[in-house]
Amino acid sequence: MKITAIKVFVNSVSRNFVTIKIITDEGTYGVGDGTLNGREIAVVKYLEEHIAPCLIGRDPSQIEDIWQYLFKGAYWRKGPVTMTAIGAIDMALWDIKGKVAGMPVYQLLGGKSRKGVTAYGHANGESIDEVMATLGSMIEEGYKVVRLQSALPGAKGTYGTMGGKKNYYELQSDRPLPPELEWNTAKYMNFVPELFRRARAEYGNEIRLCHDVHNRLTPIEAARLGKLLEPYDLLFLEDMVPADNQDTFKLIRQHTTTPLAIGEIFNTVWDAKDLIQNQLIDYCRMAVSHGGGITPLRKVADFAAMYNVRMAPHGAPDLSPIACAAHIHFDLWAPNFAVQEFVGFGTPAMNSVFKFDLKFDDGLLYITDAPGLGVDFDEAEAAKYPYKRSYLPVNRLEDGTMWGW
Ligand code: KDG
Ligand code: MG
Repeated sequence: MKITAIKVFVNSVSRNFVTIKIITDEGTYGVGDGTLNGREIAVVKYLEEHIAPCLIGRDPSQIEDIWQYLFKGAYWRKGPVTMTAIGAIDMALWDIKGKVAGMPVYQLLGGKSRKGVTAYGHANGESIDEVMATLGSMIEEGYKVVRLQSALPGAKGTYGTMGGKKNYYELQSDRPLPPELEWNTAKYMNFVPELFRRARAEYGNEIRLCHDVHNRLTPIEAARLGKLLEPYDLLFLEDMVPADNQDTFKLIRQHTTTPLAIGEIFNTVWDAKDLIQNQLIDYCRMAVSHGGGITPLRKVADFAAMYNVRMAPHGAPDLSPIACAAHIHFDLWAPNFAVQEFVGFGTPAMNSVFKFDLKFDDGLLYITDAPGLGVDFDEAEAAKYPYKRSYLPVNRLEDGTMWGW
């Protein structure tokens, strides 16, 4: 079998997604997700100009060799654009291998380690009351783990919310430039414990809760937040500080027993190596797309397992149903899988473009045993939704200082 073409699509169905199809001379094709939120076209060009020409004529069954070829062969290793492009190729190759074998990808990885995949959903709101109402309905829907995010009263928008305008993850293409939000750490630190106090008071201790700080604290502030939230027994606190300097987590770890999660922007195991090896985190959030594919993610999982770190892959709305499917196969297999971020079944338009048989029952996600990844991409439907430039927001402190969003 040989690769005859690699097609790259960028469409805005509900939001922008970069999708690839690897076509073979035997008619079998594989699909992959190369979406890099706000930088989609960089990945499209990388795939079209720098990857596709090198893969035509190669044997798609050689997944490992192709991965090494793209990673080592670029000379310019790592980085989100390169690794997302490699991730898309890798997913599509696993899809082809599964289709050829007549097996779902989780079987190729080693088979199921569990009957279904525990999912966590988002309860976002403009006020604590709104978040509590959403949390209540999610518990009724069957969620066992929920992430809570509330806007700060009086702020222009906080992570997970957009100040009453559009949801943060919707297409922002009506704004020519990144939306600008405001951040105030002191107000946040005073506010967020109340969010979790209310959740425990109203819904008890059984529901597992988590929260995403989105890289907005300093290490000592992060240590304090971890302590403040200890009474509310979080499953994890995510991205308290950026991990550019992995040593930073030593300070946080010395001060709090709240479990820590990080990794959605990591591109290779090297971003997580010290965090894992020194047991400075509890959950690794690397994704099949931004982390370079299923091939490296399974190695990260095995490495993490040696240090009792569990996998909790990123699953925000900017990861397409193809990445979602790839994660579910990975999660079914990974012995040290913990929880999968899951934002629902998408809009009707998305479901006309991405065909994917997924079920959610009593907190667990299930996929069918279709060969490969079990997700298809309808090119003709996708063409109805042309790409629209859209940025993630940026954040400033109230005095105008640029901050992390
Ligand atoms: O594109 C960025 C989003 O995927 C990110 O902000 C979502 O932090 C996120 C999460 O945990 O889902
Ligand atoms: Mg996050």
